[in-house]
Amino acid sequence: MRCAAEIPPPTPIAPVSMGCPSYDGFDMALCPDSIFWMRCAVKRVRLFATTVVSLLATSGALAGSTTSPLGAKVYIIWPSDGQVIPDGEFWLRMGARGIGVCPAGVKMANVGHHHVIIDAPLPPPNQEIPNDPNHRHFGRGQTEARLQLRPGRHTIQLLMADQDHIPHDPPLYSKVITVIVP
Ligand SMILES: [Cu+2]
Repeated sequence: MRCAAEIPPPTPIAPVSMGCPSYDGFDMALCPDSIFWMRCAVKRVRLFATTVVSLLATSGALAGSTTSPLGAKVYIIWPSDGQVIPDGEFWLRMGARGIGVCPAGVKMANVGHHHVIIDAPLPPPNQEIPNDPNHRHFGRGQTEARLQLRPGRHTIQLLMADQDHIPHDPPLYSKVITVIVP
């Protein structure tokens, strides 16, 4: 099973300092304490507000917060569009480029797991992908899976999601293909 970030994780963001050594070039040594503390208080309030906003933006409560690596792609290797599948049973082969494939629950940067959407549109991008016959999860990190479809025309599309089954931002999905079971 492959489980590797193909892209090194981004440099961690430096923690926000709540200290007040200076204020935008303001030379505190030359000024009365009252002015320094007033300006320092303003800076602390600003830092606090910025920290709260960034924590809200990255909290799990706000979905779709896992960033997809720039240039990453998800695609169906097999079957091809328009493929006729005589008995309706086949191996779906799932491709990913620029992003690693890991089991669900693995917290690493630049990884995800595959989902196949059968005869359905893309689900909302900022919510957990449903788990039903139209939305199949490959949470063990599979890159191929045996599928069985009833006679008829079927659409198939891949959608990658993060460790919590929520699509990345921006979402990574394949083209829709149609397969025909006679
Ligand atoms: Cu999933």
